[in-house]
Amino acid sequence: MDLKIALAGNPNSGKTTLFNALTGSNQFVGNWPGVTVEKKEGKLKKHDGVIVTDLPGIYSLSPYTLEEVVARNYLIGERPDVILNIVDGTNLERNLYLTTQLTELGIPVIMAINMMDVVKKSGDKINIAELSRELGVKIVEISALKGEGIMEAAEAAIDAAKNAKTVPQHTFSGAVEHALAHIEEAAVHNMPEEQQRWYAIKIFERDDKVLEQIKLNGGVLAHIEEDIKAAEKELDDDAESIITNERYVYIASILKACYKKKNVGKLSTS
Ligand code: BGO
Repeated sequence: MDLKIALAGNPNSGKTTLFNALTGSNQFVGNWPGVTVEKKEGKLKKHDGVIVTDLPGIYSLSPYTLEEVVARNYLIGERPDVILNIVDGTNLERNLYLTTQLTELGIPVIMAINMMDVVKKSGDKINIAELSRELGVKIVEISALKGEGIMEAAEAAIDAAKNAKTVPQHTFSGAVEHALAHIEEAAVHNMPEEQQRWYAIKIFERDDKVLEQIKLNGGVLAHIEEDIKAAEKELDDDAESIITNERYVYIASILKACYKKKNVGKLSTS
């Protein structure tokens, strides 16, 4: 059976450039089931039996845009062997928001930090080893435009598909984790273990599409709702905003440790 690499990233992260460089002319273009969003797949160059699927460019795995729904239906329904998460290295803060969600799916994730030619020119410094450790994913630096690092990224993905597990390193605040633990126990304990956390977070967020899919009985729903309300009361916000905000706080803390902008902190001479 073919090994499936799903290419996931924000719009403008260089996904098309990378997809074309990895697959060349071995591409098949169609539509995602039931929608007019273009689906591109291709065979990885110089490797037999490896298919790269280009997911729509997205900022999040929330259920609000057609692109997000298509991408997440594929990820949770088809479960590719590995996700190659392409990230714009000049825009890490925004791009890592999606990464924090991809690492929760229970699918191995490899990160390709793109636009490294621009990052290097700017003099900004990314501490790749530390970022990799914080996120729990292997990172390969690439320039899709120049074709640098791209096969290394694809090969790291193949390797991860065969050998690696991605375990999310981030934990939410105590009140949220308390609710998530109850949700896992009450609602998703029959699912494969690696999938439970993503579903629990979505249930906490009261994600309509997930609630429709897993059809919990009234008693379980009422029990879970109590836990969600308790967290909302403690943190004085709605569940979905709590999750979003805590992701951004986490990303900011990681970047503080792993990203140094040139010139920041120096006194201006002008
Ligand atoms: C234009 N380095 C640099 N410097 N640029 C890159 C790299 C890289 O490693 N990778 C991609 N780009 P997409 P999505 C453009 O189209 O692949 C550039 O949305 C322009 N176009 O060339 O399309 C890439 O599929 C005019 O830039 O991204 C593209 O994820 C002027 O990033 C852009 C300048 O790449 C987005 C750039 C008419």
